[in-house]
Amino acid sequence: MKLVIAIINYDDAGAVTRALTKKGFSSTKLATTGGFLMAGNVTILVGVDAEKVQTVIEIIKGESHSRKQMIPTTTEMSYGYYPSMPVEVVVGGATIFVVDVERFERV
Ligand code: 2BA
Repeated sequence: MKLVIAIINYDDAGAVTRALTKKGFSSTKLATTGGFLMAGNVTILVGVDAEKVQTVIEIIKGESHSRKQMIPTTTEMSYGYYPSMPVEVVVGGATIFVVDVERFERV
């Protein structure tokens, strides 16, 4: 068994979990925060048999969209910090990890 861990945009989370449920996959949604932007995102956990991992990835891929985000930057000068041009960052579609599950039980 494998655990698919997918970090996605908050706005795509509903569509992703609905699509997974429709195809018969159980999932859990966690509210998370990206370390770079310090903005909210969503992490979805899906436990599946190894042969179904690709199907799960395709479903997540189909419902996750990349977005451009502007972030403010500051420049350090000898007399302190002062604001400079904002920088554009492309976030997502989805960041996906697949890990082995040593043991899975429902008790
Ligand atoms: P954040 O850490 O908030 O990153 C948001 C976006 O900022 C990233 O989009 C990337 O385009 C950019 N970015 C991140 N770190 C950067 C850096 N050190 N320098 C320049 N730009 C940087 P994505 O790559 O699509 O990542 C979206 C979210 O997925 C991330 O949010 C983070 O929560 C998660 N993530 C991405 N890679 C990860 C990893 N290797 N391990 C754990 N979480 C990861």
